[in-house]
Amino acid sequence: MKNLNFKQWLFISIAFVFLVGSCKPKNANNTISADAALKTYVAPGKYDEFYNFVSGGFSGQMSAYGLPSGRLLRVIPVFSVDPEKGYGFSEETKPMLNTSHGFVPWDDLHHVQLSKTNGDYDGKWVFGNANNTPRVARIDLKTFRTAEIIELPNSAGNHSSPFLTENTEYVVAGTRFSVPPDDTNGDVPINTYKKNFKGTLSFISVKKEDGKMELAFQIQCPGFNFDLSRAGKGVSHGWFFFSCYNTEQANTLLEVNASQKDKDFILAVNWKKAEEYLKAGKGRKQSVRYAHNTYNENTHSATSEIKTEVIVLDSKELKDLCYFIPCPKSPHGCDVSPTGEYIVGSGKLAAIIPVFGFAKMLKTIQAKDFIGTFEGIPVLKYESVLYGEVKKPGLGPLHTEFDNKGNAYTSFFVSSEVVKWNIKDLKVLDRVPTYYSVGHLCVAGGDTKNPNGKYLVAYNKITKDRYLPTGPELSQSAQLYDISGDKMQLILDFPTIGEPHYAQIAPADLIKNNSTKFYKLDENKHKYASIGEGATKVVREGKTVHVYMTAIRSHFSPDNIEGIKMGDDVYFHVTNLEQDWDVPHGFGIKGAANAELLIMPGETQTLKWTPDRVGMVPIYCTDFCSALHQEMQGYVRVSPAGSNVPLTFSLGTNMPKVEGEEKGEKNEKNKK
Ligand code: RUQ
Ligand code: CUA
Repeated sequence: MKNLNFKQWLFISIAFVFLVGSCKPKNANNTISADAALKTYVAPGKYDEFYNFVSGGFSGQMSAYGLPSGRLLRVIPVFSVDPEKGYGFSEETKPMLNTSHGFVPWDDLHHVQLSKTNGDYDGKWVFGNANNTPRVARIDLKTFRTAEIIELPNSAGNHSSPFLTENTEYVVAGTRFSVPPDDTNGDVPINTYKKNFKGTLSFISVKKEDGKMELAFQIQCPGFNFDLSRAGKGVSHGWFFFSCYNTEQANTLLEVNASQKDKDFILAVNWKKAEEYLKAGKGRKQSVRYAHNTYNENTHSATSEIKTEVIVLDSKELKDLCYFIPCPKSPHGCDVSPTGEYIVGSGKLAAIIPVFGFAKMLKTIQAKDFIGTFEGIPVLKYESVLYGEVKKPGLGPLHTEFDNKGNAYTSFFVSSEVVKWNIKDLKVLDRVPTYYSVGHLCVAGGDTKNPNGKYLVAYNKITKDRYLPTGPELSQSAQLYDISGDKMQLILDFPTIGEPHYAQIAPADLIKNNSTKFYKLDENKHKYASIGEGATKVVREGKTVHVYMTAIRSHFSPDNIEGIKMGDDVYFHVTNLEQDWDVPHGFGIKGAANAELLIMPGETQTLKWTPDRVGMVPIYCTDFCSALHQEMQGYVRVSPAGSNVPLTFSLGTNMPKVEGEEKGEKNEKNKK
């Protein structure tokens, strides 16, 4: 019977089997019902219903998948260089990865957040955080490209980020590592943590029209670890909640020393109050250094600016700005229900899930029902803010999202399961295993005011025995559950790029019709653009050579260049003259200490090349663009430094010479 089920299931969709890979029949029967394939089958040529934006973790990138098929649509380079797309290799994109430390080619992207209007996704942008060298990126969903990156001073390990308010007024970033503030002497003994280390929350404002980010202000908080956060919404709009661990303020062996206390904190921040203080001039100007990088779609170039000032509000001095809610035990996720009434704290080491009531919090504050203060910040009484506890939910709760029927879904790393519970009566309704050790989960629209509630995806850390072995490193994976019924139902496994942490699911209709198809040539304001082959040329400025080049099916102009000399720096500025969707040209050059360029229609990109030897160097198009793609090639002649070979360039005119007629060569024997 077991085998029969598996066979039936096989027949339903061969494609599905390919996706599931090594999934054992035994497992399949335990977890997959026969209609799963039908639920996830998206016929060839058909679109998926949702986009799934998934963080890449230590890959530093973000990827877009289609759901319910699990098809990978695109890897979007954000914080790491990507040779496939020339990101971080072309002269135009290098400034995107500039920081106050200089060029940083890699980072660790954990969380994604889609921009919101009125608490629902608006499909304009998706934000990502960099954990290593603290930054926040904005990706434009018209182009699926990184449009802006802002670095964060006074921060380290930007984990509690990039969470945003219901109208994208702010993107926030809470520092994971507390550190001595940037304008103090950081050269202090590590064990002076309690005295010298501070935790900083950054509030980045986002301009409604174009998404432009500015570091509006920071709040200086006690030194411990900020882990995750969520904005209030609906009734709790105007507040932000941050989970904090290591309130023990340990600076060594945190696995023991930061697990001492029964309760850590959720920090509640009244950001409307912060705005008042800011207006009233209560902030302190601090001199810092941070990079702010912007990509301009008309010049097709990024610029990086180093900024030198930030305004800091002090949580100790400014009253009614911050409150601590005690939360058991080393909280990780801190999630707010769709109505904004409930705040869920997920203590990694806690046996229950506390659910706090926003109205109760306000009452507690009003009644000054405090159990003390921590570095000047009132600590509210746990019992007074608590709405209730979810009992025996599972082991190691991490993250919670919500559906449209009043239910919450929490991931449990240790017991490796997703647990569904009711927000009102806090009763556990259902639990399903994950394969294995789920970190984040996401529900379609699960952090909005109006969740979709059709699908849930679990992002798993361990996949032993789920896929064909690939050496010591196995793929991380996502698992798709149908949550439309009373019982959650596993319907698909799919491997992911990098290590996924948080992800979000948005309806495809919100995004797909806004897609940029190509860049308009007549809007190309790149300094070295060649608008048409007539504009192509090669210009020497001392030891720098600028090649104004074009690409069109199926040739480069020029494709013969002579007179390049050792010691030159050569810049190939390649403009793609195509004006049609999905006709990129590539550009590669032999021996270049660089990646290819991948140039979209109407765009100009630049590859810098320093020849390392005398000789003949081929160039070619790397993207199969036409039937004659393989003909899309050329040569660059490199001569010794002192050579008098003149600088020449041509397309189609440098015809074969009869042997012996080469310039400067006199060979009587071959003369006719
Ligand atoms: S954190 S599970 Cu950045 Cu939860 Cu990954
Ligand atoms: Cu252009 Cu291949």
